Amino acid sequence: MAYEFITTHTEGEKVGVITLNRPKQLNALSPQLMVELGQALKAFDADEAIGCMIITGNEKAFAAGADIGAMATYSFADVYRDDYITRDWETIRTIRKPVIAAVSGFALGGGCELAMMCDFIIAADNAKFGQPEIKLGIIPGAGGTQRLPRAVGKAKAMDLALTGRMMDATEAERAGLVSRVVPLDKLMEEALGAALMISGYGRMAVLAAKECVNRAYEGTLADGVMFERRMFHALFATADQKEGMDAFVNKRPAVFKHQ
Ligand code: DAK
Repeated sequence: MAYEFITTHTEGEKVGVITLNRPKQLNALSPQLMVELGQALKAFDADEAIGCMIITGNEKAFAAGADIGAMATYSFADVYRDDYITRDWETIRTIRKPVIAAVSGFALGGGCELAMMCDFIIAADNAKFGQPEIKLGIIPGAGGTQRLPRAVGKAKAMDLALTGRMMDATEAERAGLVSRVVPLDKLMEEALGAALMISGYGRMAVLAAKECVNRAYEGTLADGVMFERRMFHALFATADQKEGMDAFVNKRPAVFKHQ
C-alpha cells in the first residue's frame, strides 16, 4: 500500500518495520498519519509471516506530538462532538502481535503516548520523553496521565505532566519507562535483534505473554494471576510447547511452527 506519512518494510521476512515520515514537522502525528499507522499495523498483524513489529522515527524525532497546527483552531464542540481523533489513536491497542517502539530524539506529547502504547520501548541515548501539553493550555489526551504513572510512578508522572519538562534516556530507563538504552547508531540493530528473537518463538506463546502482561494493568492481581494460570495451561495444547521442551531435553535448537 502507498503511504504518504509513513514508510513500511520487512526485515528477515519476519519483522514489520513502520517508520514515521514527516521529518520537517518532527513527525508530528497528523490525523492522516495516524490513519496510515493504523492501516500498516493491521496489515502486519494479519500477515502470517510477521511475528513482531517496530515503530520508529528518525534521529531527531520519534514524534514531537499530535499536530498542533491541525488542532489549533478546534472548538470544544469540534473535539467533543466528533470525538477528536480518538478512533485512529486506539488502533494500536487492538494489535495482537508485539510492537516495539524504537525511539530516538523527541518523543513528546502524543509521541510519548504512542511509544507507551507499544509493548516496550528501546531508546537511543539521545531520546527525550515528555508530556509538554500543559504549555499549550491542555493536558495529555491519549493516555499520558494514565500510562505514565503506571510506568514511572506518580511522583515523576506528576512532575512531567505539570512542568512539561523532558526527561532524557538515562532518566527514562532509571524510571522504568524504557527497557533498554543503546547508542544512537545501534538503535535499529538492537530493536531488530529483539524483534527477530520474538518472531522466532512460538506465536501462541508470544500472543499469550503479551495478553497476560497487559492484564497486569487492567484488573486485580488475583484476576491477573488466574488469567495467566489458564493461559499457561492452554499452551500445553500447542505443538510448540512439545517442540520447545523436546528441543531443550535433547539439547537442540527449537523449530517453532506456530501451532
Ligand atoms: N505539531 C506540529 N508541528 C510541530 C510539532 C507538533 N507537535 N513539533 C514540532 N513541529 C514543527 C515546528 O513547528 C517546526 O516547523 P517549521 O517552523 O520548521 O515549519 C518544525 O517542526 C521543527 O520544530 P522546531 O523548529 O520547534 O525544532 P526545535 O529543535 O527548535 O524544537 C521541539 C523541537 C520538539 C522542542 C519543539 O518543536 C516543540 O516543543 N514542539 C512541540 C512539542 C509539543 O508541545 N508536543 C505536544 C503536542 S499536543 C489525543 C491524542 C493525542 C493528543 C491529544 C489527544 N486523542 C486521542 C484525543 C496529543 C496531543 C499532543 O501531542
